[in-house]
Amino acid sequence: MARWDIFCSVVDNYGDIGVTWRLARQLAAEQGHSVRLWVDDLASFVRLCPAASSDAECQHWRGVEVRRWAEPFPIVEPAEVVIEAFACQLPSSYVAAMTASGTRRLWLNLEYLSAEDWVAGCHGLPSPQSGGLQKFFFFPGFVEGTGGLLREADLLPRRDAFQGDEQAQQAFLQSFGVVREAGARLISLFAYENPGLAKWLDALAADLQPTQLLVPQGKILADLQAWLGETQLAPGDNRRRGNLQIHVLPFVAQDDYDRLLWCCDLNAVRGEDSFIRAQWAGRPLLWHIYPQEEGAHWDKLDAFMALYNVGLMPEAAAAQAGLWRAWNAGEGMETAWPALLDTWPVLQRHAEQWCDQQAARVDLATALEQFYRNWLSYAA
Ligand code: TRH
Repeated sequence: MARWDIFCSVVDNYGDIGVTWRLARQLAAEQGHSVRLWVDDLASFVRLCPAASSDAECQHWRGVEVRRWAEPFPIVEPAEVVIEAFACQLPSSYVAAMTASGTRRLWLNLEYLSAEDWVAGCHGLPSPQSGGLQKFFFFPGFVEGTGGLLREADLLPRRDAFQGDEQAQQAFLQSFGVVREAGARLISLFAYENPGLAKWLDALAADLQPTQLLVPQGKILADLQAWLGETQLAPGDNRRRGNLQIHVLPFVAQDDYDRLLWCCDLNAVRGEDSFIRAQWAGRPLLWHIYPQEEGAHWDKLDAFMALYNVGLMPEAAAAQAGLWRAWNAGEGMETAWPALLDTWPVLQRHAEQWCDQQAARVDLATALEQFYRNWLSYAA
C-alpha cells in the first residue's frame, strides 16, 4: 500500500471531478492505496456524491479522504505518488515539500482523453522539473501504448446483472417517476447547449415508434424548454408531444447515472467521463464533444470515429458519422436520424463488440499501478 495524492481543479462542468473521484475510489478499493483527493470546488463534488459536505476541510467517502484544496495550502507530507489531473498547478508549497523531502516521489500529470494518433507516442514521457523532480505524462486512451480507460473491476458484471433484471430497472426508473411503455425506445440526454435539438425532437415526435427521453437537469434544458414553449422545467416534469414523451430528471448521483445509461437504448453523452460510461453500457451512443477553441475538437471527434468504426459496415459507419457530425455542428438531424435508425441493429451489435474489445484491455487504475511498480523497480 502506498499513499497517493490526487489534485483536482474544477475548470468547468463535472468532468474533472467526475474522473478524479472515480479514479480515487478505484485506487483505494482495488489497489488498496491510501488516497487523498484534493478538490478546489467541493460544490461540484457534492453533485456527484450528494451525501458529501460542500465545505468540510476533510471528509471520508468510499475509502477516500476528500480534502478541500484552498490557499494557504496546509503543511502536509507529500504522498509517494502525486497525480495532478489535467495539468492543474500543484500548490507551490507542496512542490517545495516534495523537493525538500529528499525522497523520490512519482509525479504524474493525468491528461485528457483523446483517440488521436500522437497520444501513444507521448504517454509515459518524462518532463524534468526544477529542483531535480521529474513529472510523467499519463494519457488515457483506447489503444495499445496508452493508459487505458477508467473501468472498475466489477463494472461489467454489475451492468449485466442490472440489464438482465427487468424489475430492478423498472424500480430504478420509477424512482424518477418514469414508467417504461411497451415498445418505446428509451433515450438519455446529457449534452451542452445545442441548437440542433429542436429538429431531432421534431423527428422523434413524428416517429412511428414511441420514444421516452430522459433528461437529467443540465445545460440542454434551455433548448428543451424553448422547443416545448415553456420556461421552467423541473425534475419530475413529464411532457408528451406526438410520439415523444419527455421526462425531466434530477442530476443523479454518479452511480445512478450508470444505471440510467444501462436502462437506455441510446445514450446522448458529452465531455469525457459520461462518454466513457456510455461505452461501458454497451449501447449505441451520441457524443457531444467538449467544444475547443479553433475547432480543435473536430480532430478528436474524427479520431475517435475512425477507431470506433473499424469493423463496422460502411452504411452504419456513415450513418453514425452523419448523426455525430450534425449533432456537434448544432445542425438539425432530420435526415441523419432516420438514416441511423435504418442501421440500428448493426449499431447495437457494434456497441457491444466495441465495449468487449475495450474491456479486454488494461483499465486506467491498473495501468497507473503498473506504471508505479515499474517506476519503483527502476528506482531500486
Ligand atoms: O461535465 P462535462 O461536460 O465535463 C467536461 C469534460 O470532462 C471535458 O472533457 C472537460 O474539458 C470539461 O468538462 C472541463 O462531461 P463529463 O466529462 O461527461 O462529466 C460529467 C460527469 O457528471 C460524469 O462523471 C457523469 C456525471 N453525471 C452524474 O453523476 N449525474 C448525472 O445526472 C449526469 C447527467 C452526469
